[in-house]
Amino acid sequence: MASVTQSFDAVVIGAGFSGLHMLKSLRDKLGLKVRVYESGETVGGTWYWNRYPGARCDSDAYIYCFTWDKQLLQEWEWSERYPEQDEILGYLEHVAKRHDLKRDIQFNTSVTGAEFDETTNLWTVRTDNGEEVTARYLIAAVGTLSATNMPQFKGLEKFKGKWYHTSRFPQTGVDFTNKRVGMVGTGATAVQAIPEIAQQAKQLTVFQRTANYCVPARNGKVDPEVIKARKADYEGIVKRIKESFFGQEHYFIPKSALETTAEEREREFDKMWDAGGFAFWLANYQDMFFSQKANDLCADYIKRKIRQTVKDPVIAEKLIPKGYAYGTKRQPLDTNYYETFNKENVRLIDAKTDGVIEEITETGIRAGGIVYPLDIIVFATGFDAMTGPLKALNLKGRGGRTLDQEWVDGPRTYLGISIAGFPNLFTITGPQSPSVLSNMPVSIEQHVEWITECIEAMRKTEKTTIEATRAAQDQWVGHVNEIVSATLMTSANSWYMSANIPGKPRAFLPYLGPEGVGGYKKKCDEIAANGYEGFQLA
Ligand code: NA7
Repeated sequence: MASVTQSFDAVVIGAGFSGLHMLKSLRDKLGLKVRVYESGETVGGTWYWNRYPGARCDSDAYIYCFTWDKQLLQEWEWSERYPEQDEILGYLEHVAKRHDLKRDIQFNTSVTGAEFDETTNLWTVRTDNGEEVTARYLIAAVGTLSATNMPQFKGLEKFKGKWYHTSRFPQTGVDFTNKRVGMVGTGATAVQAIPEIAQQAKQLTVFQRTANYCVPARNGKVDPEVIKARKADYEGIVKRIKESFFGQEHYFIPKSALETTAEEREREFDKMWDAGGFAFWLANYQDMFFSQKANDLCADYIKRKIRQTVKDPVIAEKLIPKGYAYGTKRQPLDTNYYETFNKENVRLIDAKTDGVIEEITETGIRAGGIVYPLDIIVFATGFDAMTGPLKALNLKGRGGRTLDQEWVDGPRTYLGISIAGFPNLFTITGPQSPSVLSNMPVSIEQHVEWITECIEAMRKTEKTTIEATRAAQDQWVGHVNEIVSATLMTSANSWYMSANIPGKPRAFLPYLGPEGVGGYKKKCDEIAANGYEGFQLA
């Protein structure tokens, strides 16, 4: 066993948006001695790993950034509405440099385990290079979509070509020129990658298990006058997004879709469709997530658009989503996605009509009894969302209890930030917080600020440990599940519902609070103001 080499006030795991802000806050605001461990070779997290063609953010860039650096908000110029991966990575590199963050980050280092010591009230943290350190506070800034889901396809090891998962794409890129490429998956990632790969590849074969409802991104340059106006109004923008439902400047139409005339509805749908981005998803009629009838009206509009865009009616029919409500799976944003299926070099193999993937052979993929010959396979099969990255840390709380033991029926947290039995552990945008159902930087900042204030309060009052009580946690889990059960979200086999990973207990992973991100923040702040209600401090 390695001996403890160093001790820190706080260890932060991950150097993406969350880890960078957490480090800045604990080190420069509170003056703590902090060590960040990051498995990548530089900062960026999601934006370091996901380098597949077409990778870009789906939230408007003017709000997909840190709002705590007021000067940078004014100085930074994004090149388009949804910048590409390398531009966002460049932004995070710039932030790291500007605030001298890298000196406290150890790169190329993964945390392999951490144990809470009940006698010293410290966490012992182990890394894959044999290091062992202690820390009073342990902060998981590991991201929500960072544990790759690579399904165990029979025969993959026999494949003679090359294969890649989108979240672990080679730094040097992949040349698809003159290649027969297979794409497995049609989620938000594949919807970004398919049109790009189709432009290069000799032939692209897309293997679809579930058709998705895609809406246009409408990426492009932003009007300089709009940029100027936004910069002048950043204070207002930041306030609005922090108080909003989804951490975005999107607001539901305060009406039922069923109360309007067909003409008025069509006008509203057209407006959202033309605006692009998440408007159709997050600024639709307020009963879209609750009423199947209202939802059907939204879904029908998208189905009509698919039929209008895809020329071959047989392919269009395969691309029409069936069997689940619109908006209950993560909204993919499309740039020429449906148009791509009009191209001669693109074909669609649909699990329901053409047959499921049976195995991978030496030469390609066999689905529905037919082998499709391929030179390269790209797996856009997603992630073990939210709980996966936390479980991978091999945490041991009081009594040596693990998350596998605690989370047999799905995650159990208090506010998505704390777990009973794991003192002084904080999970940024953890399960059962708004997290992935919001614009991530907004939720990240809210958690980082809350954690910082919590640690500051503990130091002022000379407390050594804080942990959620079982009772408060049970109540929170009940609340999260009660709220979501009133919506259509539970009907879909989505990763939100943990349904994408075989054997993962079916549970809703984020929190869809009645007042969204703004209401959740208010609740967290009230809890703090009331002396950390639901927590035990010692
Ligand atoms: P997603 O949204 O989980 O999509 C994964 C896709 O891969 C989806 O179409 C899946 O079909 C498909 N899939 C997964 N496992 C299999 C197997 N075993 N066989 C065939 N097809 C499979 O991941 P993304 O990377 O696209 O997006 C993740 C998030 O990243 C996204 O939501 C944004 O927040 C950013 P399914 O729909 O499960 O039937």
